[in-house]
Amino acid sequence: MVEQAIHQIKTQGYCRIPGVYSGEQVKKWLDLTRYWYEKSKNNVSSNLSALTQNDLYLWNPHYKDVNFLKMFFEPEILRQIMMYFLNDQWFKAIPADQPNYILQNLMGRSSDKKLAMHIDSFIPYLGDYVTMVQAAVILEEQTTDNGCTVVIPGSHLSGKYADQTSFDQAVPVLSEPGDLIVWDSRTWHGTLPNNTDGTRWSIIAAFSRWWIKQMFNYTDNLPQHIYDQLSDNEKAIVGFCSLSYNDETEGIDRKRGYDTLLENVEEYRGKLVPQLV
Ligand SMILES: O=C(O)CCC(=O)C(=O)O
Ligand SMILES: [Fe+2]
Repeated sequence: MVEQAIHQIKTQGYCRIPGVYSGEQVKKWLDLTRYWYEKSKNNVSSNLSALTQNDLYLWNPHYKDVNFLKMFFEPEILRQIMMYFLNDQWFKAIPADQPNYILQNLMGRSSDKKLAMHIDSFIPYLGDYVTMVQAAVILEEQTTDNGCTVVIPGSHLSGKYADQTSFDQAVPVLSEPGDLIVWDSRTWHGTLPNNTDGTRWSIIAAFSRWWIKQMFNYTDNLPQHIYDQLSDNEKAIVGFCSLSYNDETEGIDRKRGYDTLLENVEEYRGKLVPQLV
């Protein structure tokens, strides 16, 4: 199954992996999403990007509940896909069979208006080397009525930014609760408008190569109680093994091993510099 998913992402730019999560998991996470959305929706800056002004967003859910990270860390298939596309073979400080890619962003999202076609890889380019991959955990059915994701298959290899005139040719990605949708972030994608009264929540994470700046400063802000529930390789994915040093007296090589991970991150806020050996 993992080979098939990788093949589809390579050739089409995306894939749907059905039934990754149980009904019980989906129900729990949907309840959590609704709870945290209501609690935090009025605490969002008005400084929004053009793409994020129209819809429902739960920002940084992993600052609120560790489940929003674990849902991406636990499926073996997702780990293998991300390792395949995003691991850096020269990151020698972490064992080669462990992740060295990082979390780029994480959010809950439900559609309202149409979302314009776009890429999330920042730059369009040709080639086999992938820098960012996104995964959506589907919590509610997505249909052409309620604002499902749409994609242009193969557009990850166009070497171009998304062309808005392609919207009409975009393919709807229909999905069921418990599915995972995974795409190369170069793939042109958007969403249809939601013409129903309901929501269609999914939790979307982007993972990137370790050297790409993360959307928010996770390493200075992840609460200690969330950090404490992560394994070493999960802490590395959040970014704790690729921190920038303050200056050359502290260190040079940002590719850090698990031995540099701190126990108490809150104590070191703003200067996450482990004692060097
Ligand atoms: O909600 C979606 O289907 C897509 C949202 C999106 O474009 C993204 O998170 O990158
Ligand atoms: Fe996107």
